[in-house]
Amino acid sequence: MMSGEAIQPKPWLTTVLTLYPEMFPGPLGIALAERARERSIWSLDCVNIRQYAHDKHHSIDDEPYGGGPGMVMRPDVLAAAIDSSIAAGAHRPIIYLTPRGTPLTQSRVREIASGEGVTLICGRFEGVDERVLTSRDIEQLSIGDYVLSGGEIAALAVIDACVRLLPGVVGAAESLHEESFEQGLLEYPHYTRPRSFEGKDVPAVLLSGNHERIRSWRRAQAEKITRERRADLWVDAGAECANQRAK
Ligand code: 9D3
Repeated sequence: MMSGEAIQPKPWLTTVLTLYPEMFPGPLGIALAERARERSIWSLDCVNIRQYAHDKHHSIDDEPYGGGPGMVMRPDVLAAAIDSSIAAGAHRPIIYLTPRGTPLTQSRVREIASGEGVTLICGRFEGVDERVLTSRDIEQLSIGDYVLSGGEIAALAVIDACVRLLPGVVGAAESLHEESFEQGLLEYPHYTRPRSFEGKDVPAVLLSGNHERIRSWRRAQAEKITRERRADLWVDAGAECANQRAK
């Protein structure tokens, strides 16, 4: 290689198994994520699970053993889709998106983004046959306690959260700023021009030019908002804040 020539690292690889490939790239086909994909920072490979249906009716789901509402995705069809999608020698987690999964966190997002990529399985129906999940090393993740129609929007959320952490996607200044907010506090409120809007003035401290006072005002606002909106975060962050002040 010529000296000075930029090295091109391997793209971060995403494979999505879905019955609705037309939902991809969807919102990942614009703005930040799209530009990163054009620059080969990441790539998207969509697999239609229906391709792996093998009986004469191309069936992918069936009634649950034991009875009950809804349909269940067949393990043989999904297993065939998984096994032909995972490249030999690939070191990528396989994740099934399900409301029964472990809640996704920013720290898991950081781990996933730091690897070679991810394979995401989107369910439809009531769920998938349990045996396919245990026979392969499949992690189960949820994106929160509310009900979606399927795993596709959750898969888009996982990819979006990871892609913006890949080197070169978000500017250095912005990602540094973000790190300072990964201390478990919600962010302080923002203001821009005009100075007066609908009779409300920008807080005077932000116009003072006193950076020490601005920092401590923002910190106090962040703590207040976290306490009010996210008692769950405050339990951990509040103790940390008290420690910081004691130092
Ligand atoms: C009454 C049983 N339902 C569970 C709450 C069944 C069910 C509802 C919705 C099964 C699957 C779904 C579709 N949802 C997802 O595939 C999903 C999801 C979600 O609904 N919420 C949060 N995270 C996720 S990840 C995948």
